[in-house]
Amino acid sequence: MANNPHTTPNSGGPNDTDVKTTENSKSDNLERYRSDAEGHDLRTNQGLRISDNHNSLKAGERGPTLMEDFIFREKLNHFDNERIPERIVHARGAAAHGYFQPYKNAAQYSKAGLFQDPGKKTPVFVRFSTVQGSRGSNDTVRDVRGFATKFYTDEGNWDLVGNDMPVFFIQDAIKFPDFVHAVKPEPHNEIPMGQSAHDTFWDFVSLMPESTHMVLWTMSDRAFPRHYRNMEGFGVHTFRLIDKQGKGRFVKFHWKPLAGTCSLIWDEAQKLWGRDPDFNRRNMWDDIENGDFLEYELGVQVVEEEDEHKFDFDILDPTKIIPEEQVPVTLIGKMVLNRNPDNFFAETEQVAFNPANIVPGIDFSNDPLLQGRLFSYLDTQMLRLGGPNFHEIPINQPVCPFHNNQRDSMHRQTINKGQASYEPNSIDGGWPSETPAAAENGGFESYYERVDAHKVRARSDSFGDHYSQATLFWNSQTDVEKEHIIDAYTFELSKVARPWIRERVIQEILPNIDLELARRVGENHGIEAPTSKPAPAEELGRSSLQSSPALSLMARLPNNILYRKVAILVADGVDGDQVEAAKAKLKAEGAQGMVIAPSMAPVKSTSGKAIVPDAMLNGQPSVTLDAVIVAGGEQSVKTLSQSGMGLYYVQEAYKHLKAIAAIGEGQALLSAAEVPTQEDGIILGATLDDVFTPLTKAMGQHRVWSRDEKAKLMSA
Ligand code: HDE
Repeated sequence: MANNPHTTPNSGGPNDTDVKTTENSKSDNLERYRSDAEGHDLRTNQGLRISDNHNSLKAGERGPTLMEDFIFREKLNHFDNERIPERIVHARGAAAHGYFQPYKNAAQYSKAGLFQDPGKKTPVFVRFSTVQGSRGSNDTVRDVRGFATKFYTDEGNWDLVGNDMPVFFIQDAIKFPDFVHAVKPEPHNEIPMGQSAHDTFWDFVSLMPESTHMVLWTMSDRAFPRHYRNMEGFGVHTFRLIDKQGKGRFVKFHWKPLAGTCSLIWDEAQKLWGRDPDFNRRNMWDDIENGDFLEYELGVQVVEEEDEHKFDFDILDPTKIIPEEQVPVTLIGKMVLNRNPDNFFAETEQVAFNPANIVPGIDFSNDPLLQGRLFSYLDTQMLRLGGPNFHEIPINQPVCPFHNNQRDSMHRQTINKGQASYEPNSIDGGWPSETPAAAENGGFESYYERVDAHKVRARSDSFGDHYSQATLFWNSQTDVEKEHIIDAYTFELSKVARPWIRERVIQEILPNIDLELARRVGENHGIEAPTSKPAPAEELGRSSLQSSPALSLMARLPNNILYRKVAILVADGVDGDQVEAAKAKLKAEGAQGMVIAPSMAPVKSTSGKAIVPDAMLNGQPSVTLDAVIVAGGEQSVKTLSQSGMGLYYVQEAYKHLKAIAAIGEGQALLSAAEVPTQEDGIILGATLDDVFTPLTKAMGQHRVWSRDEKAKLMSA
């Protein structure tokens, strides 16, 4: 540093010192790349006006196409090259723009500019993804969800590239290719797509006890969130926050969804693969278009350096959480996602996240998984985005200025002026020049950590506990959640052809989490589980905490019906006033009522007024909505009761533990469908007012959990 005569201590370059991003900075920055064809002629990429876009140039009307047709060749040539490699993992995703705003100054933890001023909104771009499936796979598969956030700060881009689960399958990045090869569709036949229920996945994880904790999370209902707005997010690794004095503290990052945490039911998730494979991305898109934005609070668990070793696990081990009961989550700000991208490919597909993108005030820890990630992202993006200039792609550009002496390569856009592309130089005035590290808004300085050790290929003994936090997670689930986990292991192993793999899971892995879990899954497979834990004591660990309520999905129930979608079932002869009133009442509570009829033809109501349906029964099946109201009106209910789709609608809603309200004659549809009527969550009443409050109360619990066991009797 600093043998450059043009570097002024304690200041950046004169043009860089006054960077002040606003919520709109990224959108403004994208504006110059947006292209709107309205009012424009069709032209080639060279600007030539095209007179005929329907016919190629031929030797006679019925003759061969001529090589000379450069307009045809340009068009086909571009089309032939439209695809780029998809991401090796997290290929399927959907993204949105928004902003982050701190609640108050957080300088006591971090000097990062985006945490200082509660009035400041930093633009963000967030991409949610599934991990295993390819780009065209389904949204609601059993999988981890990526939760990657790019903060376009005054000091450069900070990428918090997290997941919706707080731990990971492996402890060392050198195992990542093995893990991904095992979980992806099998190499000989590319089956199954986007699922873990197959031999290679279970073979690998049952031979890698460190994966047990994360596998248990993926066997829980967290593996298929109802909506991206209902997912938690986690940075997973322990990172560092650095304050102005240069003091470092360990930190775990959390996103807490303001709409609460809710998931689908496995049967529902599977049905959605066919009914609406775009379920999560569609809901996010539609909600943002409707002004129902997604909101999350950013939380930090801060651990002082001197407390690094006070836990009964290693905080550098990415298969461990820091239980919230041991270190509470402090909420430091809020993120709102409020704008859909203009173009999927240009933004969502070309965005490149990298955990190595940090800003002053944030730093890494020695978590060996994080250390490996610091290499992998840039490396893969070179291939995926065609060389080292992908930072110039509009969505990836920082909103602050960036100048350096990197030059050339494929698709270079920047026209660098000047003669000197080296530093120090005295030809171009010494610019661009370094910024001293200690300066206000200063140059980046790595955390001053002493490292003095032997080179070893080894794993710390402190990473040896593979089971205690899996047991903690299991103990922290409600009875219903536990049943769903048992069902999940049972289902997944039923798809494993090799008996020895099933046996290994049931006899060597599951009992170390919980003997009853192993016994129940074993029973479903006709495999006897051991009656004591087979793993050595050091692998079983010694967690001092028996249960952590924060680990249950029920810890963050919504208790309101905001953004929920409710089917209002109608046919000719429905009580039209009731339908309109139901829609209005739902809207007033922030929910959406959708009028659903046997077909899209307007429905004649009792008052003679026509009601235009929002959707039809098989176009918007119950799996796509949160609750059902069967509207009154004798003829309407009779028609629905005589329709297979009408009966199936309420049966399926019942099976998936949804609240169902039937008004007046509506009850007859439930009886015809053999849906029990004297039960919690089945709300009957003569008027809309009778059913509305109990309905919203039941929906506020997301599902009617007490029905879980009985619902298995429903054949839908
Ligand atoms: Fe990733 N991961 N990962 N990962 N990851 C990628 O980067 C990798 C890990 C995560 O929406 C890839 O550009 C390694 C943990 C998300 O674009 C790749 C290891 C967590 C996304 C890669 C991990 C993540 C990725 C594929 C083990 C949660 C999607 C394409 C050491 C904290 C980001 C790409 C987006 C994507 C490597 C483990 C999150 C191959 C080597 C742990 C959300 O570079």
